[in-house]
Amino acid sequence: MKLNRLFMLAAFLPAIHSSVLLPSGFSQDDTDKDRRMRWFRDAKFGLFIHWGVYAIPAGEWKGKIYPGASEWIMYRAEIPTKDYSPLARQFNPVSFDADSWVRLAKEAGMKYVVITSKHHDGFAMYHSRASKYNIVDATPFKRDPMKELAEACKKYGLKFCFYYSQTQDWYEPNGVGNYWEFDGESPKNFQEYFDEKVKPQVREILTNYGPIGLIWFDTPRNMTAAQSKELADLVHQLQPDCLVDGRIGNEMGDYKTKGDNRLPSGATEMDWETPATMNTSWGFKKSDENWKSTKQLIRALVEVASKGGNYLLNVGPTAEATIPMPSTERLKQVGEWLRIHGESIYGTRMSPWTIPPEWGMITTKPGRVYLHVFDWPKSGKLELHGLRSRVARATLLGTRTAVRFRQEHHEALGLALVSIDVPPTPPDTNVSVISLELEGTPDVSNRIQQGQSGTITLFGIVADLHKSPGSRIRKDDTGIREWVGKDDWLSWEFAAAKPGKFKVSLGTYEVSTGSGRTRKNIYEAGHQFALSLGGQELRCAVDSSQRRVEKPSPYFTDFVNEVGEVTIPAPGVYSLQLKPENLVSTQGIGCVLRWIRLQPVK
Ligand code: H79
Repeated sequence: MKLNRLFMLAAFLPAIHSSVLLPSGFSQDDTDKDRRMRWFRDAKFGLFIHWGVYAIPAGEWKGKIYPGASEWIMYRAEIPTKDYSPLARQFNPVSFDADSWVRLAKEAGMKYVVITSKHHDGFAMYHSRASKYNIVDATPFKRDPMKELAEACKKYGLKFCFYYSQTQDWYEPNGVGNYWEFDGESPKNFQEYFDEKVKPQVREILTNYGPIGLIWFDTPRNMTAAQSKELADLVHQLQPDCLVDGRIGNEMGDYKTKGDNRLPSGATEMDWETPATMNTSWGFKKSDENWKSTKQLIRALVEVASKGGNYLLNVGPTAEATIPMPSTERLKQVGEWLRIHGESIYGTRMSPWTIPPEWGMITTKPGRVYLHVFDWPKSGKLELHGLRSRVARATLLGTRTAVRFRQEHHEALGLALVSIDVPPTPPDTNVSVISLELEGTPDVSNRIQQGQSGTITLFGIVADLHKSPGSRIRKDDTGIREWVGKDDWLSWEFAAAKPGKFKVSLGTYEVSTGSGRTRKNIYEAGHQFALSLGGQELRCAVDSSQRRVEKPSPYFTDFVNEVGEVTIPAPGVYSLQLKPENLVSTQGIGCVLRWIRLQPVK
């Protein structure tokens, strides 16, 4: 029946849109960059460790719990160095066991470990000759835990990597950030700090701990292009294969680093990584029990892999060197899932579908497409649109049972549907995976299609942008940004096979701007648009008093405005246009649009 409807579409369809996306990892790894990136592209999952003397106050200073991440306590509570630095004298994690930490990462299915060698507080967690303010010289512990971790990583076959905060240093008068003691946000002589502490310390961590997989710089702030380049060159001169993250600044990294706990809306064809917390702090914070569930973490890992990135998931050990139990439990559970489903994660590349299907996320490898089903269909049928390659076999990962499927193609019309018969209950409670065996590279049409439930989601990242000359409107990896020009408009073309009446809503979001003390999230509302679809017109308002908050995952917060109803009279291809009538921009942000959604009205 469904199929008949699909064939009816025929008459309405113009020439097919398609593209065979070739994720970068699929090209022969022939350049030196490809060779250096290879382990990172295949790894997908790493452990971030934030460990420092901030684990002693653990988010609390003089009886007050400070909001936000615990490693920021010195800044938040404006603690003078003379009061903060003595914390080192209490730091004595005698039961520190590098082996157990790395074994946990291994059990979790992680392929690399990134640990804070020095965070913004300026305290070196390794034996530094460049500054006495370090774990060997300034604590009763006197051991260099990084030596032990480097050994353990070698033993378990994980890449050992360092975090290093290169601009902020609240201990140093010439470092960035300590406005409460040293002359405001801008340091007196950053170059001097850069030459006398940063470069010597980076040299140390790349010289004394064997091969380092990558170095994770953070908050580039005032770094000039020359400084970023000098630092990247220093790293590569010492260890040519060591990767440099995106926060070295000025686009000098080997890959992009997304915002903390931020994900792109769709697959992005570049190397990238998201650092993420399990609760809401990086360093150990006693009061933070806001843990994401194992299911959320597995789904986040799947989502990151399907969008072409790596997931760097954090733990914050205590001052006694214990990884909090909620973190340990979750990591082991993620590892259990990966032992069964790792094939669909490691060594895979971003989904050839720019926008994920409504039921889950997709990854791929030569000859394979992996369907990660988050919302298991109650109908017993899972529909995949846009795959034109011939499927040889479909199996449930884990049990390896084959499942029946049907494939319908209408090449001339750009219609391709795989419908898969699935058991009534999902094989896995977190994420079930169906593997499709194909011949060669998946051939995929990225035409926007109505989802299996009938919903049509038009994401900002795939809108056709009609930009007026000189306008600032642009797409970033989550949607449309800086829509302030009244002459800019958007349109989408989509195919709908199931006509009817639809409820229309608009998803917007906020952006963070500024850095240091001026950093804040901004949301501007009050915009009005005319939405038109097949001769119907709707006036829509982005109104903050009417908005609803939706959290499709821990990593997205959408503000949703309902804007009315439209009718799709018959199967066909439609164009929807969104033109501004009034845009508000008091802070230069304007409308930040994530999506427009058409949901069938029953
Ligand atoms: O190491 C972790 C964080 O400490 C670090 N990046 C991850 C991997 C980080 N550095 N800066 N930021 C994250 C952005 C921080 C912004 C804020 Fe604030 C700190 C918001 C609240 C505290 C700045 C200071 C704005 C308000 C106070």
